[in-house]
Amino acid sequence: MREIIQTILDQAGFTLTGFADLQTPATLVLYEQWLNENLHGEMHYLKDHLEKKAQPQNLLPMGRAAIVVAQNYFPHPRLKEKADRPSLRIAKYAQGADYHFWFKEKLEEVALRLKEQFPDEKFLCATDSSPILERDLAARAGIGWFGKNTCIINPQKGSLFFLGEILTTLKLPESPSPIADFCGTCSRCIDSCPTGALVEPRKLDATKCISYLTIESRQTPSSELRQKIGDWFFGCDICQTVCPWNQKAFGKHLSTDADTDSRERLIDDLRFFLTASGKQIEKAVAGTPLKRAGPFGLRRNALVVCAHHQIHELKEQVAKWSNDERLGELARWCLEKF
Ligand code: B12
Ligand code: SF4
Ligand code: SF4
Repeated sequence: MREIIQTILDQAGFTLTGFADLQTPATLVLYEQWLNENLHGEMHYLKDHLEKKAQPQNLLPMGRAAIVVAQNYFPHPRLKEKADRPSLRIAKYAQGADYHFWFKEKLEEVALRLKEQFPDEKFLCATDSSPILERDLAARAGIGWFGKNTCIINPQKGSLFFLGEILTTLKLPESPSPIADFCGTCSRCIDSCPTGALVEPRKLDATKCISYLTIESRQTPSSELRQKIGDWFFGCDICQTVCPWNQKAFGKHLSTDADTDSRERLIDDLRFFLTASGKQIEKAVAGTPLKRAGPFGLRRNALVVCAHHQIHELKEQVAKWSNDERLGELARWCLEKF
């Protein structure tokens, strides 16, 4: 059985694969503590997911195990023109089509092939949005260890990968023992985080994380944080690109910078987000992870980047937002910065 499953997984071309039993996550108590400290900010769904995350075997009737896979996103396997805005600093995972669709579809295709081989068994695919503590499952499946930046890191492949799972009623073989923690005395991720969001090793205050502030939050960032966001337009990669394990995996220093040579292109991109209607923005980012931030979030992010780069050329466009109920204060701050 293991051979049949492994052949199907290898043919699909995942970066890493492993198996884990479905049981209460070993780090559930840390998850609960994190929620109790309100480090999840406005992501209320994470609290709602607590009960389900405690019993992953209940997500699939008679669920017993999970096939856990990692899919590298650098270089991005599904580049998409709409997400290709080199003048804007966008996290690597978001520089292509939205993985919630293509990666999920890839998992579904694999599940179909497994169903052909094991017709009496059940399979359920998930990535990101399901109530599963994915990193815990991945660590138990031998994909990698919990880095001090909280990401799952593999000694050969680094951490620039998505995680996905196929829950199943199959009794799968045990995975090899979990990978040891190779962070050692390193603290580069903690030292490099611009906002101090990594408050302790393996503990992230999401309300300070640029990824949260530019994607998940539906507020404008505090004046202290907006300065620290700098020129990040969507997401953040710093705590991963400074990690020696990613530098080793990719054989080079990984840059996270936007293409600063094209100020004209930057102005054009920012002008678009400041002047387009909500519908036009939604259309422009459809099928990419940028959709998650919505028109409000993308306009907010454009204002922060405008202030950072001192885009005086867009003064008029920024001023148009200065009486807006939600963005007015940020737009006025941006004008002050000019
Ligand atoms: C909410 C969320 C976020 C939030 C909060 C992030 C966070 N660290 O929790 C925000 C919006 C900030 C975010 C950002 C990012 N995310 Co996110 N996110 C999620 C989501 C939906 C839930 C994560 C969660 O439950 N957090 C709760 C906290 C408590 O978990 P945690 O920080 O990982 O803490 C654990 C460890 O630190 C561990 N721990 C603590 N102490 C100790 C001590 C020891 C000894 C051990 C062993 C473990 C341990 O226990 C905790 C509980 O498991 C998952 C998908 C999923 N369903 O799981 C994706 C996910 C974690 N995100 C992912 C990605 C790619 C990102 C970004 C890289 C995107 C980007 N470039 O902007 C950044 C990375 C930022 C970072 N350093 O984590 C991937 C991670 C892949 C990987 N290699 O780890 C996931 C798995 C999505 C996916 N399916 O691919 N994300
Ligand atoms: S993603 Fe950026 S802001 Fe968030 S913890 Fe990592 S370095 Fe800090
Ligand atoms: S930068 Fe250093 S401390 Fe942080 S995750 Fe990588 S190895 Fe661990």
